[in-house]
Amino acid sequence: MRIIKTRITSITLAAAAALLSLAVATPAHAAASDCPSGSACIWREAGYVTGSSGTNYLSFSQYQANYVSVQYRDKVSGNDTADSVYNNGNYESTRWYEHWFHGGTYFTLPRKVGDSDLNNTTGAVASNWHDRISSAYFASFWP
Ligand SMILES: [Ca+2]
Ligand SMILES: [Ca+2]
Repeated sequence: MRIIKTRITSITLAAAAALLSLAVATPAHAAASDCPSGSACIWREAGYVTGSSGTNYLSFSQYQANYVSVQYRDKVSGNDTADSVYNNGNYESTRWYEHWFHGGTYFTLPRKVGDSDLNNTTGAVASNWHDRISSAYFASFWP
């Protein structure tokens, strides 16, 4: 019995150590993949981060008609603040609009495509969209 107990304890310790290293490693691995599968996400800074956190994103699975209505963890509005975007949807393209309720100009991203820096004209979004996004929709909800 004593041997079995010792083994269980060492396995538990190993699992706890593995979890701990995962938790510590997470901030260093901020990436578009922080966006949940089936959703599309924005981050306030380039490189898929908000205040250096990859998990401080704003996501939607159907549409976000007005980014004024959502805030990052530090209470900053999602409207006109995004500098990186990722469509982690599994089926549909997304459109990202300049104004609320699909107003103004827009750009389109296929599924599993993002742009890590909207404040330039390279990458998937070929024009400068620094701090301009105000609404976004998966294809089923396009006007
Ligand atoms: Ca920004
Ligand atoms: Ca805007």
